[in-house]
Amino acid sequence: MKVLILGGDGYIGWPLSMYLSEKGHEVHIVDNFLKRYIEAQQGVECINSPSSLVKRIKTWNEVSGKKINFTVADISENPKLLYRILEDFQPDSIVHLAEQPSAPYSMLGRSQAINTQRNNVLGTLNLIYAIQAHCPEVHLVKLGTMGEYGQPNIDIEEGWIHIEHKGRSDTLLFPKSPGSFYHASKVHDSTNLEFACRTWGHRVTDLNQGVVYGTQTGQSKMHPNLAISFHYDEIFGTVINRFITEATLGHSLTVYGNGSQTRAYIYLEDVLRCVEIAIEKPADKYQFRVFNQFTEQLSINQLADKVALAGKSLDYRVTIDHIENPRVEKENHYFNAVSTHLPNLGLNPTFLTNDLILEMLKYLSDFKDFIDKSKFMPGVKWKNH
Ligand code: USQ
Repeated sequence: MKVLILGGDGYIGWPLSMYLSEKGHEVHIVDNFLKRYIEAQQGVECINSPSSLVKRIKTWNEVSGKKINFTVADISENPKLLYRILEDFQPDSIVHLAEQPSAPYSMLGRSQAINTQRNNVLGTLNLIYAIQAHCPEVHLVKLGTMGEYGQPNIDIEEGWIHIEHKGRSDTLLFPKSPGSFYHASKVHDSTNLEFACRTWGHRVTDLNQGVVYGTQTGQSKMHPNLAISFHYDEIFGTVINRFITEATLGHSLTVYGNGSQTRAYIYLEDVLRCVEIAIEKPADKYQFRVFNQFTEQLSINQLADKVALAGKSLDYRVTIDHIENPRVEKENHYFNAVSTHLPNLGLNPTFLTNDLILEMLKYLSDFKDFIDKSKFMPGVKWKNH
């Protein structure tokens, strides 16, 4: 299959590009390095200094004997180039990951909120038009987020909900209650994509993904130049990756608030498999298909306990600290999300086991000297505006 990966330089995009390339797909990456730009601007960096995209691809092509190609393009600013890429490459599937992924970045201030929504919403809208112009039959796999739903006091269905109201009924998009301007950008994308499916017959799978964790994949282990960008700062570091880094340095785990807030989680290697499943079994024309992409639901306290337990077996001194929650989010809330499509299509879930945490702790121990502990405490406050 010809697969176009938008955002192929990122935490998910790069391992996904290698994974699909190894499986024999013809992979073409597009990226504009926005994340690397924001890293430089915010003074945060990956722990493992990932190589440039050019070096990564060169190394991959040498080590694997396969061939990934790439184009540097900003899909939100340069629709003409995006149109040309689609016209020339004629992909069977497009995996769209080319979005600003950080909730805290989007809450820094007005210009960061606008950057996030401009990049994400306009990029996706340009993509919808480029598809309509040059490959209306293509299957678009779009990375959404579980955070689009928020924490409703009812079960979270998989994208759609059947509602009976005043004697009538309908199946509608599940109500959304995003927790940041970043999460809201994904809601706007979903609205636009569902409209394009309903109106123009596009075929889309929206992957409403939980919080991702992980350090390496089978392909990234093949050569040091293939390392996956790993963040632990409050801007780009997700909670499990942060806790593991904090434990490595003997810093207390930074639980926000009382730690009862529950989220859905997924291991990086499972993400790759989920995308593979989605592209192998595409959505139908006119179908806006939603998969809730996670494998388990845990509270922050449960995460902290698991990391502390694993750390102790390595003789790490792991303590847990409850700090003031910088976000506006529910604590002590109901959370139960449905996820049946991906397991039904063949996903074999990985869980956050002690062995998996130990593997990540061991990987990070090699980078101990590069951890900057001043990046652990959160500074971005949801209410400071
Ligand atoms: N949290 C802590 N301590 C920390 C960091 C986070 O207690 O040191 C808590 C937060 O308060 C929050 C939870 O952990 O309740 C998750 O925070 P996060 O920073 O790991 O994740 P989030 O900001 O929600 O965003 C991440 C990705 C985003 C993706 C989303 C999936 O950055 O791209 O869309 O996870 S989800 O959360 O399901 O919406």
